[in-house]
Amino acid sequence: MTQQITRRKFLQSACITISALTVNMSGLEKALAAASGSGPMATCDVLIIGSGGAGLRAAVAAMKKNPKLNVVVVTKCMPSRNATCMAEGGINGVTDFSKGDSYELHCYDTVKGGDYLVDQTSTLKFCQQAGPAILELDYLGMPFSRTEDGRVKARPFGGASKVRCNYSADKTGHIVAHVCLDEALTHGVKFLMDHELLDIATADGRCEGAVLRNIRTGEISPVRAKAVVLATGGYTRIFWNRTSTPYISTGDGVAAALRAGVPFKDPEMIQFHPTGVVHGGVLITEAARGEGGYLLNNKGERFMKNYAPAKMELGPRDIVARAIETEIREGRGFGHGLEAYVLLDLVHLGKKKIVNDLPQIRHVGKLFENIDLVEKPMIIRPTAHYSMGGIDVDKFDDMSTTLPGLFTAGEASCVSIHGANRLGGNSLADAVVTGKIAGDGAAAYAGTT
Ligand code: MEZ
Repeated sequence: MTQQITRRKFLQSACITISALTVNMSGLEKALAAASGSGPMATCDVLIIGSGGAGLRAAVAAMKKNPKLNVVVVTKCMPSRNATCMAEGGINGVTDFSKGDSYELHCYDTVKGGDYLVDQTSTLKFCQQAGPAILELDYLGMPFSRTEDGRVKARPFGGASKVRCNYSADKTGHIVAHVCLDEALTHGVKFLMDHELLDIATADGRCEGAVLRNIRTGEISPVRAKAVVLATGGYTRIFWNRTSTPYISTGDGVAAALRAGVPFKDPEMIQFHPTGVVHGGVLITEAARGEGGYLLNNKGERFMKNYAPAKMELGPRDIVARAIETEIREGRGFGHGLEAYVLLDLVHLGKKKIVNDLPQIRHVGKLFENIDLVEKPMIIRPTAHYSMGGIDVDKFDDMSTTLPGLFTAGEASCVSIHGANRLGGNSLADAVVTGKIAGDGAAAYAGTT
C-alpha cells in the first residue's frame, strides 16, 4: 500500500501540462513563433503517443539513448491503462536452451503460425531479441513465476513446438506494463495524461509533431516534436460487441498515419482469440489451455481432436477459433445466435492450480458470468483480440515509417512478423522489442535534427 502511494506521487510529479511544454522552447523558437504571430507552441524532442508496453518501452529507450532529450508520453487515461494488460498468459522468448529450443525454432513456429505470410528476415531478428528482452525484464525486477531452481518459468502455448511462454501467473501483460512504467519514471520521462491524438502534423514531407485534444476540456493543442512514435495499439475495437480490446484503444494512430499518407499494411489480418467471455469478449487467457484446460461441445467431447489432433486445445489460435465457430454453426455448441458458446473446462485442474496460476480469469468468470471456474466450466466464444496489420514499417532496424520523423511500435505497427495469425505470447515480446527499437530510432533521429 505504502509502495503504491509513493509510486502514485512519483507519477504525479512526472505529469505535465501542455503549457509546461511551451516553457522548453528555445529563445529562437519563441522569437520565430512571435514573428509568425502564431504564439508560443508546445515542443518536445520525442513525442510518444500511447502508454502501453510498446510506448513505455520506447520512452525508456529514448531516455537511455540520450538523457538530455525531453521525452513525453501522451496517454488518454492513466499510463497503466492499456491493451498490454490483455496479454495475460505470457511473453514468448527463448531463455532456456537446455531442451533443444533456439531462436531459429521460435522463428519457425512464428512463421508457420502466421500461415507463412511473414517477413522471415525480420521475424528471425525479432526472435533473437525476444529472449534477451525477457531477461532484461527479469533484471528490472519483473516478478516472473519461477522454477524450483529460480529460473523464469515458461508454460506451453498454442502453436509453439517448445515451452517458451514465460509468465507471471495470468497477469503477465499487466506486470510488464508496470515494470516499464516504473523504468520510465526512473529515467525522467514526462507524461501528458487525458490527451488523445487527433492528427499527425506534417510539413515539407516530414513529421513535425502532432495535434492533441484534452479529453476533459476539449482544448486542442499542436505539439511540435523532432520525432513522433505512434504506439497507439490496434483497431480490433471495430468489433465492438465482442472484443478483448479496452474501450480507450480505438486505433487512432493507425488512422492518423493513413491520413498523413503512410501506408496501412495488412488491414484484414485480425486475430480472434478462441476464448472470450460470451457477453462482451473480455479475455480468458490461453494459459487456461496451456495449463491443461479442455474445450467441450454439447456432446461433452473434446472436439479439437477433430481439427488439430496432435495439438488439441493448443493449436494456433486461428485453427482453434475456427473450430469453435464450426461446432456452434453445426449445432454442437450451446445457446443461440450471438449468445451461442462452447465450454472451457478447468475443473479437473483443481483449486490449487487455478488459485496459483489463473487467479485473474477465476475473477473474470465470477464477475461476468457468475461462474466459479473451480466448480464449473466457463462459457466462451472467440473474441476480436489483435490486429496483425497496422502502420507499415519501412525499416525494422529503427521502426521508421515512410514519413521522415515518424516511428511506430507494438500493435499499431506492422513489420509482418505475425502474418495472418500471431502466436499467443508474441504480442508482449513484440511490444518490448519493437518499443525499444523505435525509442532508439526516434532518439537518434531527434539528436540529428
Ligand atoms: O499474446 C497474447 O495475446 C496473450 C498472451 C493472450 C492470452 O491469452 O493470455
